[in-house]
Amino acid sequence: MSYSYKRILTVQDISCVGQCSLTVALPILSAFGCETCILPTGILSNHTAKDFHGFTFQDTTAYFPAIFDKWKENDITFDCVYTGYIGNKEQISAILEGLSLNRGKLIVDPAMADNGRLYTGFDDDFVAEMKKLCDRADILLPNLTEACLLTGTPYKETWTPREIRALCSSLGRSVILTGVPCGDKIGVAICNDEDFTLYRHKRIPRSLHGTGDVFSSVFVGEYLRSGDDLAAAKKAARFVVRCIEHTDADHWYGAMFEPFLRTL
Ligand code: PXL
Repeated sequence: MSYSYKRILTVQDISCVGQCSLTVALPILSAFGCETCILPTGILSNHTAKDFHGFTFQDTTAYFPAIFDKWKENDITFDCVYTGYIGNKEQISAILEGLSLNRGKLIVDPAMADNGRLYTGFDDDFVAEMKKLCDRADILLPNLTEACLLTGTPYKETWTPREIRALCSSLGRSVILTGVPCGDKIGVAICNDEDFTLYRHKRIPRSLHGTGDVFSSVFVGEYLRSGDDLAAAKKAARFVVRCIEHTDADHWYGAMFEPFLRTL
């Protein structure tokens, strides 16, 4: 193998329809040449956004202990664990327990809220439990709403760079913060031990589901390839912009990212 072949475990749901979670992470991480193992946190008919008329959810928590035991028995380890949408707070403690396995870096996308509001089905108890998972992460990938919820900061629309930096610092680790309003642009803040960068890019006046998952998956793939969080965040932001720009106007439930996989 001429490059470093990485084995990732990604922990998120299977939304059978909706272009989010595993149906996004699997193709994107595979396109980066990573072996992508999965732990499905649930099986949903479709994602939980209001555009669909309801959804079904099959909880998979009960399977976790046996799966973790088998992995232990077979000495299965990962270069990286990347978590996304988790169905309920009980699952988070089960995942925290299971992740005592040799797991390399832990990258957490808290995937629980957007536009100032929690997703359907989540409450303050869930946020408190998610905070425990975030506290174990090496890199956190929240959007602005999630960062506010995790730190008890009131959500608002206008921020100074100084406030954004303080918000990232209060999360206490390497943070890639998405959806930062910057006038007529939108920004990604990249904050680690050494640096703080606010990368501003084109704002497209269209909000599509699953773009957070597209961003996180591209970030993880590029970060594992290069080890450079700034380069990975920029690449992920540009990729998301491109996908949104090329998504048909009547395609309402997700972003058409597939035609661009070969550019990764
Ligand atoms: O893209 C985030 C996400 C993932 N999975 C499910 C969701 C959402 C956002 O609403 O509902 C099931």
